Amino acid sequence: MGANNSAKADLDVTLWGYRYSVYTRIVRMVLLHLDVPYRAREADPFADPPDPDLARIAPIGRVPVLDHAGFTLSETSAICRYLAAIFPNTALVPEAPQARARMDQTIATMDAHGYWPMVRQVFAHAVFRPVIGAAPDGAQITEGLVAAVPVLRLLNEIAAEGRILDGKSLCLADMHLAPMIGYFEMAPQGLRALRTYPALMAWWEGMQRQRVYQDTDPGIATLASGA
Ligand SMILES: N[C@@H](CCC(=O)N[C@@H](CS)C(=O)NCC(=O)O)C(=O)O
Repeated sequence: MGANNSAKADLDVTLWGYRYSVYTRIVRMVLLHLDVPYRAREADPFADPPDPDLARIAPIGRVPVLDHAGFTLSETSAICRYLAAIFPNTALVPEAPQARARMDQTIATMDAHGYWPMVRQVFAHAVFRPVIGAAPDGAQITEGLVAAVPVLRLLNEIAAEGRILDGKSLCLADMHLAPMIGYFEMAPQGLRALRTYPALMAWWEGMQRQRVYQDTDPGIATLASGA
């Protein structure tokens, strides 16, 4: 259960998620930021055979899934918008149309073009697979680094423009981006690439100091050190 808040303590919120999932972490960050207490239901979407409980609640077998008093919702951006609507927080969804458009653009870009190369190719093959003793595929890392370039360039332009991604005032774009960049930069090749984008790097330095980021650390570094 998250931090207690008397106005929200009777809420019936369950988050189905997987510890190492970036998408689950995005929703955990939003719940923490909004100070919403919730139950965490751990479910590994990669389990073989599949978790039958997850198969029942997740329409396409992916996490996260939010259950709010029987109202179940999948797709991270829909979940975050829903949470921001029922627990209004103007900063999380900027009112200015251009800032809001940049937020939506950032989220859509990460979902369509950032997640796969940065997380499933670079992070998965350069960091996660070696840690769990699975064989990495170097071609996936190379391909992911190439595909990440236009995404990083766009994110750098958005950060430099200054409407969102300042590393201080958090909107849903910061929440969406941080777990993915956090995994990408755990790969030395990813960090080297990130460092060539100064505005994005400045955002990243500010973001890493945010409590919602620090307090939702899934613990990959600990796993990697064997501690
Ligand atoms: N579009 C979904 C993507 C969620 C997603 O891909 N989650 C990953 C974990 S980070 C997952 O469940 N993967 C299982 C799989 O690929 O089979 C969302 O925005 O929530």
